[in-house]
Amino acid sequence: MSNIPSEPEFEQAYKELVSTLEDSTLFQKNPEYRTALKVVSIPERIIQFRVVWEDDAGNLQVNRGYRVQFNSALGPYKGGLRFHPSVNLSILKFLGFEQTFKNALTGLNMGGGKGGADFDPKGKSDSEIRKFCSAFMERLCQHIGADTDVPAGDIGVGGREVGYMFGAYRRLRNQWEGVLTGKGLDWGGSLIRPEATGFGLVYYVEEMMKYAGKGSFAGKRVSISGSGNVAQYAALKCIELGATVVSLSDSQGCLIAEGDAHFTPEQIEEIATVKLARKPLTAFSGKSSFKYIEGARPWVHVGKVDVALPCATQNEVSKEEAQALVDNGTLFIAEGSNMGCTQDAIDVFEGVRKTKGSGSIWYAPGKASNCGGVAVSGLEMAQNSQRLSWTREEVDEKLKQIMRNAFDNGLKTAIEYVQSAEGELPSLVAGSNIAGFVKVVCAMKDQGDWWGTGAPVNGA
Ligand code: NDP
Ligand code: 8G0
Repeated sequence: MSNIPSEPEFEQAYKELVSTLEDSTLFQKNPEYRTALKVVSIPERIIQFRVVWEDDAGNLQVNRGYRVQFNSALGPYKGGLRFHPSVNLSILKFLGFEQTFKNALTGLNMGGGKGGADFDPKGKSDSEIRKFCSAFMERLCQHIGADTDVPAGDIGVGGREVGYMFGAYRRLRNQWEGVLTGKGLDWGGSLIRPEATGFGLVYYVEEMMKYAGKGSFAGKRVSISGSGNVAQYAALKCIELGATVVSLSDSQGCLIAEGDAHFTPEQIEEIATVKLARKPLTAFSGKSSFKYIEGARPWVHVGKVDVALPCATQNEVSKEEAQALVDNGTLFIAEGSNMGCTQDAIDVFEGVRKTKGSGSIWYAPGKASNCGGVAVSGLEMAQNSQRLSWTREEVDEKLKQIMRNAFDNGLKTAIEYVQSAEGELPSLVAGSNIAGFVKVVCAMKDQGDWWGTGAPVNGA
């Protein structure tokens, strides 16, 4: 990789995957998978484009737009669009890479992709958002389609932006099709899609709790970071299941409940309104019942919690913060965000898991624990193709089943490929990485994307 510019986030995601494959028996059993790794780690295609638009003052504005079409062996490229000033190719490549294996874990026919722009939606008027979304789609529309590449929202892109982009696509292509997910309910959206990532995350952790013999969410204290789509619905589901949510955060700071204080569903709803207006958490009227710590993340401030759910952005749990969670007796950590934990933080959690047996912390990587969002996007695609809509209950039940399967798959794969000590909980990070990788590279081999000698693939 020496002749290409450094891509820190992508290299981190790549090394994280490879280290778990190397620590397992996978390459001994299937040496030709090393060839597959070389192929699968390069995106099939990357589209980069200029987005020119006019702000409310009549000034020309220009941004960089991207779509990383990482892998299409299992289905059309699928993954969100991120609008954030930090967006660059390294971040979108890491997200597209993770998306490829995550989508495989859903069991649905979706390839992996990710896109976005370095556009900052904060402080923009509705008209500026609309103009930017139209200008962005004007450039992207020729590269996507219901059977080619199906984007969705992500950080900075919610229902409103998906609407503006869907309309732009429809007008430009003269085609009404399921080209984006996260659409409005009256024009092709799926029930439960807004809730899916947060709800799915909590369903996944319920499976962890059951397997570890640690009961249910009832009575547990939960620390959540972020206050956007994923954090809000994770919090609401935790509360519904009888848990107490004691933190939320945003890019400016965190709110921590002290004593018996905790977030109520009404407060989460108000926070949703604050965030829809792209205001900081300090604009939340209930703020005075909590401790607000400017510029901080919750983990070292939240005290004793049973569950920690990072739901904001990548690398939002450091080694020191991971250690603080361990020292405070946290039992479960599951990522709502993509690559929420640094490699050092994962090493802390995995180290404790290996040495302390079943009483220890158990870590779930985002590519398994947050796959509910993209899974329901897959269900939205299926409903669009059939021109029908499933009920809330039907989608929720399918989501639960998909999360159960993702958990079981990671668990069983870890037991099959990773040697573990007596009483040790299986590594969900290794199991999920191996399960996702094997599914994608087997499909690629069947389709002639790579070839080679060695032990037979597909057990043939
Ligand atoms: P939103 O834009 O709705 O919310 C993002 C939240 O994270 C906000 O509270 C935001 O704060 C905070 N945040 C964003 N960037 C940073 C940063 N650099 N530092 C600190 N805080 C930050 O996004 P989502 O809730 O949709 O996404 C959250 C995470 O979940 C992302 O990693 C995303 O990729 C992942 N994810 C999302 C899925 C989905 O369906 N939406 C599916 C699977 C994963 P502020 O309001 O101040 O900007
Ligand atoms: O629905 C999607 O394709 C989507 C949107 C936002 C994030 C993700 C993800 O899995 O990270 C998927």
